[in-house]
Amino acid sequence: MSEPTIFDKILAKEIPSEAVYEDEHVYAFRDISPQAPVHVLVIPRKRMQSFADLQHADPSVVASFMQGVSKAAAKLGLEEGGYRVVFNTGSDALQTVPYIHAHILGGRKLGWPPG
Ligand code: DGP
Repeated sequence: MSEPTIFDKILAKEIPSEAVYEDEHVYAFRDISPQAPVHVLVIPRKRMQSFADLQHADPSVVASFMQGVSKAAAKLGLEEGGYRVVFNTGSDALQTVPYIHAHILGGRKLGWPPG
């Protein structure tokens, strides 16, 4: 795979981040540029480039990633009020970091549709 992304460096602790949840499959940390009162990114420990790669992944990897997103949201206390999970995928969706990541957004009423 290509050179390490910023999220590889965050996972390796070469760049600091504020962890909110982690397990053997995922790492969840606060977004540096929050778009809602709660804005967290969840990445799998095994790198893939984008959501588009999930179709080729081992289903157990996909399941543990998705479960990690749900667990992170629960740990953040978002279950009662609700939250949004976003996967920006590719250039039209403005994906800027080529390491698959789920955005968890919550803590306020969110608009729809997104821009
Ligand atoms: P996306 O556009 O979906 O690729 O979102 C990438 C997100 O990553 C964006 O919301 C800002 C966040 N981000 C970029 N660099 C850093 C960083 O160094 N630390 C943290 N915590 N978040 C970052």
